[in-house]
Amino acid sequence: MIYDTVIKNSKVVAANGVVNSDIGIKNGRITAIDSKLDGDNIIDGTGLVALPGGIDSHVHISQPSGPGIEMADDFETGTRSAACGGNTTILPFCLPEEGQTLREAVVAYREKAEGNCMTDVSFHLIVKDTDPITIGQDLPALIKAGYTSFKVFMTYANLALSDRQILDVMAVAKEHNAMVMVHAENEDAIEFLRDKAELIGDTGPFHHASTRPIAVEREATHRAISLAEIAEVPLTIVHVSNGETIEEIQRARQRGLKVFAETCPQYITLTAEDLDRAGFEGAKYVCSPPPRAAQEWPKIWNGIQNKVFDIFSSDHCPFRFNDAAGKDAPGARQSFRNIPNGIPGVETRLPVLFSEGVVKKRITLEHFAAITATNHARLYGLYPRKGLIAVGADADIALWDPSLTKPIKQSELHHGSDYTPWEGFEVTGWPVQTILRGVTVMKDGLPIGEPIGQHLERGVMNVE
Ligand code: DUC
Ligand code: ZN
Ligand code: ZN
Repeated sequence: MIYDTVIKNSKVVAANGVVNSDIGIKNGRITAIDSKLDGDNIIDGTGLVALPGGIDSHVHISQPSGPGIEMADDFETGTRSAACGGNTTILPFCLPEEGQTLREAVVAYREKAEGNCMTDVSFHLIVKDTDPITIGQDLPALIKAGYTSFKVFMTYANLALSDRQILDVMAVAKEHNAMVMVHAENEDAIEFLRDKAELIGDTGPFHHASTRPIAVEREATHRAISLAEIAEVPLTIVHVSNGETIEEIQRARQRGLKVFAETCPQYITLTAEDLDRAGFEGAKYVCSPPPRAAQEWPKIWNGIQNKVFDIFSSDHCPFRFNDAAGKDAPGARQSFRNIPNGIPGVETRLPVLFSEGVVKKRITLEHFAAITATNHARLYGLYPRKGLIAVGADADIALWDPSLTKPIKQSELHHGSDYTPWEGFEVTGWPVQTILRGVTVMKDGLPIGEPIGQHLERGVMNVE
């Protein structure tokens, strides 16, 4: 057979092991993993590693962020940045604007994404209201339409649900076989600490971290797990930042509960001290949960190595730094309370993990593929179409140069933000070509071609 495209002679991180092979692509799908394949278009993969295109299942794009505040990425820049970072699918969150229903929000997000994406996309929902229409009609209808996961918050006054509300949402998940994702931080405890800090003038960016200590996350995680146990549903604890929270997850699993977990690059490479940088620079690192002390890093690595963590995502939540609609919002220099919450990272997630994990021999290539692509597809209903290199799967492939060494630089990134928290961070191993359903969308660090990304309707969880 003559394939549309053949990737010759790369080290292929395939679903059934690492092999030196060719990959044959026809009609956007992988149709052969074998030697001596022939194609119309030949890509020389000599010296390169072929990995499944990254799936970043925790991304915020064009999300309503409060009056006068604007997220730095729309679907064009967000997916361009994702593609340049070796990703082929991203899952942003769909949050209703004030007064909008969940269904209306989904329609609006689909419109914003349509025709603008350089990766495939699918949306998680954010459930912030539990009125009868949302819970009884919108949510079930949306799950049936392929929006099979949703996030609930235990923090932020305008988003946080009570325990009873969380249980009501979990009941819908149980009935319709959907996945609940939880942002686990105790809002009352944070508010208590925040009021105390402000009273004594502790108002700089660092106090975003000091008012969200580990206990706040550990307690909420324990509670979320207990609620899921009571409601009899699996759940995913997103953006886990520390060892004590890992222990809660391990204990729950030992009791036989289905608890999945996610961590992110900020929890193995940044610290709370970054929020204490001179002037207002610390605002560049304000995200929740906050980066912790460096002594938490090895605990997170242990959690990755011992498979406590199923997925490694960016939690890309970009704001511009020099911008009154971003980090420099009105009142932000007076109190950390007003600093928009989140950091950019969709383009740097994979290089940071490849360098710190694979190159430094903390994890294997197979493990890297699992936590950056395969497990995301399994958890969120995209498997086996996405997240693996196997015959029959979409030809979503990132070719990596495992020995290319260079520092991360804002000037070389493609997101809409004006900074990266990883400026100057030395990385070995970079994606040099991203292929989406057989079409090259990034080459040598630059985006290529038209935005061919599609919306993906998802099925339900597929976890062994
Ligand atoms: N939670 C996220 O998941 N992302 C950004 C901000 C937040 O609180
Ligand atoms: Zn969150
Ligand atoms: Zn997030």
